[in-house]
Amino acid sequence: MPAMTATASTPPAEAATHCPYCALQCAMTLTPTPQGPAPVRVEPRMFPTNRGGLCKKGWTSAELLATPDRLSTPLIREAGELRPAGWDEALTRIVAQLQAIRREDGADAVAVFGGGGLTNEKAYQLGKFARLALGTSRIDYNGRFCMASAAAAGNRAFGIDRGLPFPVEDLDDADTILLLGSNVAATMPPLLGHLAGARAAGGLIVVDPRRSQTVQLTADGAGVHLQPVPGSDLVVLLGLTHIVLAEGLADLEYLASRTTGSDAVRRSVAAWWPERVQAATGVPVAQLRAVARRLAGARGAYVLTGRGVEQHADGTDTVTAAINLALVLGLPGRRGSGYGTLTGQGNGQGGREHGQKCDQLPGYRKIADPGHRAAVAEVWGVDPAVLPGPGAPAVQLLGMLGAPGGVRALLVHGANVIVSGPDAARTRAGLEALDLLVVCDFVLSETAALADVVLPVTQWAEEEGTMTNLEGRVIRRRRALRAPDGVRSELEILADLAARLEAPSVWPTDPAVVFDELARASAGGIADYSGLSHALLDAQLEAGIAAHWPYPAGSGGTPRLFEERFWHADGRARMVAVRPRERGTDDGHDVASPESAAAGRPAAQLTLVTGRLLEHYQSGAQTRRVPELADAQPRVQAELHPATAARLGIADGDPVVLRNRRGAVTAVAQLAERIRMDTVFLPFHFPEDECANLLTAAVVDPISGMPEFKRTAVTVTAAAPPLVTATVAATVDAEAGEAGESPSAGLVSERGVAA
Ligand SMILES: Nc1nc2c(c(=O)[nH]1)N[C@H]1C(S)=C(S)[C@@H](COP(=O)(O)OP(=O)(O)OC[C@H]3O[C@@H](n4cnc5c(=O)[nH]c(N)nc54)[C@H](O)[C@@H]3O)O[C@H]1N2
Ligand SMILES: Nc1nc2c(c(=O)[nH]1)N[C@H]1C(S)=C(S)[C@@H](COP(=O)(O)OP(=O)(O)OC[C@H]3O[C@@H](n4cnc5c(=O)[nH]c(N)nc54)[C@H](O)[C@@H]3O)O[C@H]1N2
Ligand code: SF4
Ligand SMILES: [Mo]
Repeated sequence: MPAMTATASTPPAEAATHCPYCALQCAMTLTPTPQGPAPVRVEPRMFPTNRGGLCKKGWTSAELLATPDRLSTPLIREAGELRPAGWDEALTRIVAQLQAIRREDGADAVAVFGGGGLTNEKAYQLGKFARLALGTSRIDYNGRFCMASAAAAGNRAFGIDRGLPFPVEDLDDADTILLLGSNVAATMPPLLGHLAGARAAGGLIVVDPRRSQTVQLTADGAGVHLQPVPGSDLVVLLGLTHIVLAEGLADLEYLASRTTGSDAVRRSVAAWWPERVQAATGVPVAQLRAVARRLAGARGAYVLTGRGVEQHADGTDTVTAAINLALVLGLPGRRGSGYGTLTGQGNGQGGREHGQKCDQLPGYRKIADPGHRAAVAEVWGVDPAVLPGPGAPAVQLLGMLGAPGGVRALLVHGANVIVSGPDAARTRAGLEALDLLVVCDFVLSETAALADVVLPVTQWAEEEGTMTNLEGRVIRRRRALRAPDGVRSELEILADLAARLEAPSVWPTDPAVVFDELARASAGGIADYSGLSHALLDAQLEAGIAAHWPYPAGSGGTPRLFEERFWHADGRARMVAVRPRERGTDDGHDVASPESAAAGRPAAQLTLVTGRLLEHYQSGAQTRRVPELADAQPRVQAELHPATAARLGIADGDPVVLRNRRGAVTAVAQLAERIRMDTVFLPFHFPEDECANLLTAAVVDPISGMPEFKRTAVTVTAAAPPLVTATVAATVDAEAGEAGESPSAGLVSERGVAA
């Protein structure tokens, strides 16, 4: 198929493309159905990741294309209200304000927030736009909420960050898989097919404080569930590594020939004997020993991590501990074994390679490295001196909004930060303090609703491009439909803005041409795409060949990364000794350990864990607009253990309020024995007073900048029915709490104690 811009020319009769949502990038064929309920029919296609399967979200994905509230014209805020406007008026207003702000406060007063759902072409162009057209260092993206800790740990240990360093089908033959903090049964259902071998062999080991849907797959001898205190995975991993070394199960020859640093790791785990680990994590000694022996005795074993262990203030160190365990077992690089992290967003992998990260240039290059700057500047046709230096990671960036010397204008592409960022009240205050908020989206997300200018963009089925899936495999997104009148592709918007801002370099709008430039800019970098093009990817697809990066010109790609060597100069993996850190009590992060429970914390205080439901995607901006999904999960439910609920006087279906000093969330209690008694679970897919991130803190991992989404102290109380009253009360309390005092705080704990 000839290359074309998103909005031009006639689409084909059917398009072989991939799902718009998660990183599994299930393959689907779209056929236009002018008379149907959705404008295209979705049919799953055979592909190694999904093997002809789709989850509910994939099946219903086409419905959003024709959602009644699809944006089809720019919107401009006037007298407090958003009103329709023409493109020229909208872009003129944006450019005038950007120029004024830059003149007054410098280029860094303008910031950009990107997304891991953007195609490689858009992510690349956005990074280039920030550095060349805006001249700002301040660009970061929502992948900081997602893959940052795993990426930092992977780079530190292996010298490269590719989520799965092997094709996903390699998992099929493993008899043992240690899955830490991932609920794939809800978050990537077709991936379960690849875990079937381990299940059949009785070797699926899931580490999760909840009995999640994935944990339930370990029942009846199919595997093991380790149920640690939330946030104690680092200690579990130190304990497992201790046992492997102490029982003589380590692969010493591998450690000697393929790693550095194993002595320091050996010393650092020496003090984590099994009984001590049991006391700190709640995981029984017998289980720890059985798991360590099972991993060591496996024919093929994998260690995989997900957000449950990564979204913590010590996420990088926890992933490092998981990698260390894999290394002492000699797994990475051994055919049929390995370590990997399960990337989340559709282009969560490619989105973290091409320059949306604050310290990064295309090809996973470093913006602070003079050689890397020179290489990219040459492709862009500019003097390296014009490239700004490193900016600030997402949570810090959101903290600069509206602050003195901070950010006055923000451009958002592919994120709904008011729902998905930690400490939503802080994010809201920042967004409201901006002089200019510009949001590109295809629906009026909660963040777009706060914008000064909203620009309507194309959706997945209306555009050409590439995505890089969780295996580092570059795949084609293909256009099946003409975009509605009035909608533009982000490449067109960036090109128009760049021209108006008189930016240097060229700003093509054809995705195939942008990809060619990306390929050149990545040449010689770690994430090297220089041998790829849209045409080659299309031909490979026809031929059934996979394009895993690095893919230098003439190479044929790299499905398995570590068989020969790791990516550090000496070819070895670096083992880094990590240990649990002391945590402050400021945000009550240390509330849920067996010790603190015994020490008598307030009866109503629980650890909030947040995560996902099968039916909704991320901030819910997309899936809450799909009737079948919204009907299945219309509002937020708080998962509570029945014994905890009984103690707090809460019955199934009761309205409850979760509260801490940052805010309050109103939810419906859902009693389930699958959760620990000291823990409450909320999905983060809902907005306003149902938004889980009203409670989470803007506390980050010091290495990765990843926020601590998975461990927050809250009190849980029954809200006085009916729900309407409770909602109002919660809002009042939240406001009072922000002022430093919560009038009902006493009442809350009294009720908790009394119940
Ligand atoms: N349906 C659906 N699928 C999705 C998404 C979605 O929003 N909805 N989003 C996509 C994206 S971007 C991502 S990143 C992935 C995320 O995919 P997952 O990582 O599977 O998702 P989560 O639900 O965030 O977290 C997984 C599990 O971690 C557990 N957990 C919480 N705290 C801890 C802890 O301290 N230790 C351990 N061991 N486990 C803990 C939770 O109980 C939960 O069951 O999903 C992708 N797929
Ligand atoms: N409490 C808590 N919070 C979390 C998490 C958690 O587990 N717990 N998980 C975190 C994780 S892992 C992630 S990945 C983040 C994700 O959180 P968000 O950044 O909020 O992700 P989405 O809801 O996917 O938001 C994407 C927005 O961009 C729009 N969009 C989609 N494609 C495009 C495009 O091509 N261009 C443009 N301009 N817009 C587009 C969508 O309509 C939507 O409004 O949330 C994080 N927040
Ligand atoms: S598992 Fe992910 S990629 Fe596959 S259909 Fe579901 S949301 Fe889409
Ligand atoms: Mo994510």
